[in-house]
Amino acid sequence: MARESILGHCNAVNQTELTELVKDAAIDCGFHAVGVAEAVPLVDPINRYQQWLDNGYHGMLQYMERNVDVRADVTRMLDGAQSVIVVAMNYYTDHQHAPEADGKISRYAWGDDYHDIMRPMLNTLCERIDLLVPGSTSRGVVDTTPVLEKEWAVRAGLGWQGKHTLVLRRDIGSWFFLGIVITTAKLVPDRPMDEFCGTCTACIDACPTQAIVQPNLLDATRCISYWTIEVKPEHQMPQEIVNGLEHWLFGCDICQEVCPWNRFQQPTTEPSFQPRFNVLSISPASLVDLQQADFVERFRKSPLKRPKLAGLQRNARTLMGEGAKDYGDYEHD
Ligand code: B12
Ligand code: SF4
Ligand code: SF4
Repeated sequence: MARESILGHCNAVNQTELTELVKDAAIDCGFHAVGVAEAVPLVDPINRYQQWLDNGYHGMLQYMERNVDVRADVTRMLDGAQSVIVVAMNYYTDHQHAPEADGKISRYAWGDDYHDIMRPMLNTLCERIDLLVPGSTSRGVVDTTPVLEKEWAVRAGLGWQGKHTLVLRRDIGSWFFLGIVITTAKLVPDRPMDEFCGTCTACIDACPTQAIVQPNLLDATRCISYWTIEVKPEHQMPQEIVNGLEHWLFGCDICQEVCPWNRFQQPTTEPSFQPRFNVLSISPASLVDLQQADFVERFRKSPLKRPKLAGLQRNARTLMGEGAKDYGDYEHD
């Protein structure tokens, strides 16, 4: 009989042991790191989040304005939640953009869409927890729900929040996705990790559009990632963004590429994150005339589907010097 089904019927397992078994299960499911936080209401982070919204830093991401009360309290996502398990999934591969690449795709989007990869893995982890803690309920989420994933990752000791606002750790830097399992199982929480940004400001200094307005504070409306992935195709980029694009066609990795902790990156063990054909050397000109059927075929299962063909073409045209527009209301000051 498997160790966990024996434990499922054994009352003698203590909470520390159970927590270790759940963490082992997470690693078994294919995640690269795991931590646990207590499912308490978030007070300071939600005040800072609200301040961020009040400053208009979310721009056109209207979904960020909704469900703030749910973001403040994970028990609104799962009744009786006791613990938040946070997992990290490394997506770094040992490849680089081709030197001649004039349409760069950010690293996270080189392979298959992480939502599609991680959701079934999180579901498997929920099933494993169900075996370990009979009667418990668990819910796995990644990215698209009103959960402050980075805040939970910090609380779960998975890493610290860098000045670029992403979560990073000393062993694999920041090239990882976050996934969350909210569970009614009571587990032993981890302690937050010390932070190791120190006096470094490399990410702030390197950001070509000054999107990191102060350490740990990002104005999304100045971020290349926001403009090239999230903003609908009918909106043209402000000239300030266009001037800073530095060949980024989809997303942006500059603040991560300059981070000294990303020298310790390790290649992922997940084959689906290997770069698909041609993704390291896409030329914007090749996208301008791309037909919908070819787009669907070429970017099947890819995160590049998100902005749709029209969004990618807006980005391609902008890189080619067409379509920029100066917005009078761009400044937030
Ligand atoms: C909205 C969003 C975006 C927006 C806004 C980014 C942002 N920094 O919030 C845009 C479109 C710009 C974006 C871009 C990217 N994203 Co994104 N995004 C999200 C999403 C859906 C919500 C994040 C959120 O709630 N933001 C709101 C702001 C207010 O949160 P925050 O910056 O953490 O704010 C806190 C700090 O500012 C802090 N704070 C404020 N003042 C101070 C002062 C001090 C001293 C301190 C310590 C803290 C502090 O308090 C705030 C509240 O906790 C999450 C998934 C999720 N559900 O959480 C993914 C997520 C954050 N994105 C992710 C990724 C990979 C990216 C990109 C790298 C993709 C790319 N290559 O283009 C870029 C990175 C850009 C960057 N430098 O952040 C990953 C990050 C993984 C990681 N290792 O951290 C996530 C977690 C998705 C996932 N499941 O893996 N993203
Ligand atoms: S992703 Fe690019 S634009 Fe956004 S904060 Fe980082 S360096 Fe700046
Ligand atoms: S570049 Fe420097 S300041 Fe920015 S996250 Fe990395 S260590 Fe921290």
